[in-house]
Amino acid sequence: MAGLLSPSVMCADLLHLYDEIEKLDSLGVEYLHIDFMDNKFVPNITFDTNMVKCFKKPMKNIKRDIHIMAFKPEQFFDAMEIGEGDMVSVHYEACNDAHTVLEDIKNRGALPCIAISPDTPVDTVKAFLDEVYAVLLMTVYPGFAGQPMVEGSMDRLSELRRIIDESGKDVKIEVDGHVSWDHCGEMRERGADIFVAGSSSVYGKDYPLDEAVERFYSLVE
Ligand code: S6P
Ligand code: MG
Repeated sequence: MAGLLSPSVMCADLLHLYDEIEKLDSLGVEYLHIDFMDNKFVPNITFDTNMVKCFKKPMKNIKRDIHIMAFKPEQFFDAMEIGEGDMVSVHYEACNDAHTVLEDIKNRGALPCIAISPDTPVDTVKAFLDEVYAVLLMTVYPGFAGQPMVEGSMDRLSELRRIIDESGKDVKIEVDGHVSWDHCGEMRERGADIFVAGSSSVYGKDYPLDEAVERFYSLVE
């Protein structure tokens, strides 16, 4: 299967989000990456739960890829109207009991994913491979767009691919953080399936959005 694209909406033109989402949808982009932050687990705030819910309005085929960088993420699920078609990532480091939280996501009809920050050992995910659709591997410290990739992230990606393949489970890898024009091809080769594209690629100033999306797909075939 070809690589899937999930442009990060916090890097989009925030004053024209409705049009922006419609455009990505019409281009056949699979996911819209929505970063939700609580200013506690990470020192920043992006969109509130109501906004996360509102992103559904312009969507026809594109799906929400909700990346929750917050303690006790389950407290926000109702307000976000998490359900069928959503992909939802919660951080291992932010949950009291990630197994229960992943089950909650699944019971709502959404695809549960476990996210790990750069300092969390990759083999932590072994305990979740029966329960998740994907592992979200952070290749920057969560909280901000526009950061350089954390050193060692490419090796972590290869290790994660090996762990998943050896388990025999069909679990995807989503990479998030400086998934740049220069990095995305190598990430694909090392086993990434879903690519969060932000200021270092699709939302850079190099190409108009439709050209940028086409270029990205050509690099992660
Ligand atoms: C960071 C967030 C990410 C960023 C993405 C931006 O906390 O989870 O999803 O939006 O990394 O992309 P870039 O290319 O600016 O790193
Ligand atoms: Mg993210």
